[in-house]
Amino acid sequence: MIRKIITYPDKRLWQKSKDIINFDETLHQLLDDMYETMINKEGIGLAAIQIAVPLNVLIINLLDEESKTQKKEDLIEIINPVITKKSGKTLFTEGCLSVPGFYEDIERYKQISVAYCDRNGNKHEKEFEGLLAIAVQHEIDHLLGHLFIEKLSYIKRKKFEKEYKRLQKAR
Ligand code: QAP
Ligand code: CO
Repeated sequence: MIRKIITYPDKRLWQKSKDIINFDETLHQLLDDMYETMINKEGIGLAAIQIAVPLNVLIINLLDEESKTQKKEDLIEIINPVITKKSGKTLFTEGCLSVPGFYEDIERYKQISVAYCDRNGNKHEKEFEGLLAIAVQHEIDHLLGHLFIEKLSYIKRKKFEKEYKRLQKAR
């Protein structure tokens, strides 16, 4: 089922999400709905709070380099993530389904290691780099109640607020 994505300035986006305790059918349904919703909106990453569910669940599905399309076999499901290592810095122009139509350069760690569970509750610890590392950090920020626009300089944030309000009125 496709669910509604909540957008800035919805206050629920500032909520801190809670850990998953039961790796049951309800979680599997949530993950499947998140996937359907993300694909429908042409996103490459989604956190559960973006569909108003405050649980530590995120998904990422980057484009395949060869075909430039999203392949479901590349889908990554991350539950109860904890960043255990971080190194380097990198810049990338980010966007967010909850802040539609706005893109800006954001600094992130270049490489991270993350301890997390899969949909069956099995534990993993993996190193991410490149766009995946950026996407994982962006989505973990959602779980902590943060949006990428908080990382903007004062001037750029002001410009964003003005532009975004103008965009909202035009919708
Ligand atoms: C998070 O972002 C991300 O404004 C996922 O109109 C960000 O899927 C991962 C989107 C940066 C890696 C690098 C945004 C779609 C999708 C929009 C997204 C829009 C339509 C954003
Ligand atoms: Co986002």
